[in-house]
Amino acid sequence: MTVLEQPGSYRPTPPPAWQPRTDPTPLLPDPEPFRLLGTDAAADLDPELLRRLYGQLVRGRRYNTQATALTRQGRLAVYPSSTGQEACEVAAALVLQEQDWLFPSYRDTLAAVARGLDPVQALTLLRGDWHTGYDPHEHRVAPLCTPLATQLPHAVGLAHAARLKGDDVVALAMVGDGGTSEGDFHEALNFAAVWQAPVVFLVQNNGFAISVPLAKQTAAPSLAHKAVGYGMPGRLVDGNDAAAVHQVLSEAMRRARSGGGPTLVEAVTYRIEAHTNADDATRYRTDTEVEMWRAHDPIVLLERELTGRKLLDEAGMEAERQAAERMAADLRERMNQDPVLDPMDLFTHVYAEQTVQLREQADRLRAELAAAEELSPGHQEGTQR
Ligand SMILES: Cc1ncc(C[n+]2csc(CCOP(=O)(O)OP(=O)(O)O)c2C)c(N)n1
Ligand SMILES: [Mg+2]
Repeated sequence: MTVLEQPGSYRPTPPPAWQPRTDPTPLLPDPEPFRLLGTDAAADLDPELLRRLYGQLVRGRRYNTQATALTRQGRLAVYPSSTGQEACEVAAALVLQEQDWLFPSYRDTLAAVARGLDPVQALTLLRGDWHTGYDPHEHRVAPLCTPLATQLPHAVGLAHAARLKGDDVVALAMVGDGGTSEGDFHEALNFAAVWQAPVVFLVQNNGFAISVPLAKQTAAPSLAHKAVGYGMPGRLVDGNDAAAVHQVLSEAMRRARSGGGPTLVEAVTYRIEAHTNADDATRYRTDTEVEMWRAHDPIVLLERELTGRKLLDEAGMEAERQAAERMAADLRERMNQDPVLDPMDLFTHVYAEQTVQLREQADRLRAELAAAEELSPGHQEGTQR
């Protein structure tokens, strides 16, 4: 006889009446994306901040076009362009304090560069040269993450650990709209809210996950609404309005830093280019749609605000464009140099102790390289990609 079958031995207590532990209302995002540029509130914005954002946007756009050109010249294996999304990239970098951490996805090279990373080093992974390619600790930028959303639990772990140690560190983690369907996204948000970890999640909703439009990705009212289910506030912001993204992220960072817990920010933006240079976007979206978004370009929006308020003139814009050209010329020149790479490095730093399988593969590669060297001596000098 089981315990449940023994009369009187098992008396389930009735469950307590269910009641919400927090009022969800303050957690809910606004129905419309928050905007600043072109509104009355923009008059209160700091002109210096607006000029700084503008300079970074112009440089960021130029970085994107240069990196895309490098893929066509065979100098870069792949580039997921953030053209059209520069406001999110730049604002994410600028809201961080020195000691904070950025957790970017593969599309966020620009945020890493705006954070201070060397533009060439930031492209190492996308060039196919090396794992990561930079020291994550130097600028507190985690590796550009290709497996969707896996950077989010890492960010939560780092932020939680910092809090336990009493360090003043906030982690800002970036992810795409498609990434919000991954298990890692849900696990990260849940842990972050339960632990009240000092972390800010920035979802760049650029309309697509490769060819999958948002409507096929989720039935939620907005991605920002997902925050409420975990018990953190969700904010919805116009992702092409650099001032608005900067303000919303700054508020979320402040909240996290002061022990107020995590925030999920959805920035509504658009991926102007194809997913990467390996994708043909005309197969799943119309030119009309792209043109509509070009009219809402982040640089145009900010330029309009700055020139309208006489905070920037043609000479000022030209100076920014020239600075961007210099950066692009330097990037082009350095990316055109052939790096000397040792293919055997492929096996270094994967495990502290090499596995049997990796040892076998390393031996095979070593033999192949030796055979190739015998056939054509000196062939492996210089570029080996
Ligand atoms: C775990 C995992 N599954 C699938 C992929 C393949 N993949 C690469 S990018 C991508 C779409 C991601 O879209 P989104 O999150 O919206 O980011 P976006 O590319 O638009 O910035 C997919 C499915 C991957 N990289 N990782
Ligand atoms: Mg997307």
